[in-house]
Amino acid sequence: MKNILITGGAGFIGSHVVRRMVTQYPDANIYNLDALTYAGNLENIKDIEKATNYEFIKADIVDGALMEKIFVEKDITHIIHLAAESHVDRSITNPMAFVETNVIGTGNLLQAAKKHWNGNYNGKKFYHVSTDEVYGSLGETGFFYEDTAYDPRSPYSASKASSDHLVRAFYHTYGMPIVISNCSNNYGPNHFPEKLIPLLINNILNDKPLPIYGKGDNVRDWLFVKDHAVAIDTILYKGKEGETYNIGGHNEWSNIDLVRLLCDKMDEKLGREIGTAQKLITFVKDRAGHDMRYAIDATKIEKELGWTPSVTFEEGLSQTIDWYFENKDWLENVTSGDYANYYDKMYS
Ligand code: NAD
Ligand code: TDX
Repeated sequence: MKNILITGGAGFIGSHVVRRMVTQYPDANIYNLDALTYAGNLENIKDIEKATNYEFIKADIVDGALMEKIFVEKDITHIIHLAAESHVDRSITNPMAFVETNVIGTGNLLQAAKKHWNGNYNGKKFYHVSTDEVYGSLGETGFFYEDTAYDPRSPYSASKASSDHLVRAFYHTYGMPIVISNCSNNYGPNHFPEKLIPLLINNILNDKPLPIYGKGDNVRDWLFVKDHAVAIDTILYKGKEGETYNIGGHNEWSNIDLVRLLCDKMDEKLGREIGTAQKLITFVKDRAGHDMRYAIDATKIEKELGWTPSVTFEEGLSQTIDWYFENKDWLENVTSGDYANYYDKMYS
């Protein structure tokens, strides 16, 4: 029997991973551990909360003693670690929250696993979910490979890079069976509207300005979140111990081109004149230390594990917009309260 601990399962990507694992592996016990910060929302996984192989645990990974207790009580055999502070802009205003959760929290989980497994690593796996931002910023050409040197430039990416280093150190020093993946920008249902795509969808629906940092020429490589969840499932079971896998969508867009595409798709779906939403585009002050371009070379996971993205960007974006149209209550709930304060501070 596998006892799989998923951290951060009430967040954007984590909720898709939890759903995937609960439905795909009825014989495994899936424990979803989440502190329910502003980014965590149990509504994201309401559909599977009554599944017999699922349990939610509200806990903070910064509490090391509690992590050790949970590893023992649930006899955890596998961990998929996604819990993190994840928004670059918030890391610029409050870097220490990122050090605490992303660095200390990851250290606590490694320690808890090491102590509980006690050198018996047979049938165990510590899977750490990370980001392409650890590799730094690309110019107009080139890609991030698994052996690209780390060069993080924001407090967020530096904290993720630190956690990746810690995880690798536990492999080399203690023989811990670890695996790491570094993924490009995700998009899709349940994405919190502080990140570019859901923020734009929300603002278009509310006829608010669409804030584009700098000239909008920064480039991101977008992957549909459900494809990331499948990649994570694949790596958990087929990934080789000690290895890193890059995950990406072969789908590079400059921010301004992406915004224009999204605006036109929204106009089309709202049945109004194309060009209406684009009138809301507003160029604002650039993000401090704004990385210019991310682009993943995902050849390794494709060749070695047989994973490729399943949906095109057109399909994924269309499904995403439809989800936000059909889940206006979700959007209203997450944008009431603290979100309004955050938005005012960030953009006014
Ligand atoms: P998210 O912010 O939507 O969700 C994070 C979740 O972690 C939330 O449910 C939150 O409540 C929980 N959490 C935060 N601090 C915690 C703590 N101290 N203890 C327990 N739970 C805590 O993030 P996301 O976008 O779903 O990202 C998930 C993971 O994937 C992160 O590790 C992130 O670095 C990585 N990642 C994200 C992207 C992306 O595009 N969003 C891309 C590559 C990698
Ligand atoms: O209002 C905005 N205006 C704008 O121009 C926001 C929120 C963003 N942007 C730009 C900044 C980036 O170039 O859009 C691009 C995407 O921004 P985010 O959605 O904040 O994502 P990014 O900073 O690229 O980081 C994301 O991808 C990697 C996730 O938030 C990370 O968790 C992940 O690791």
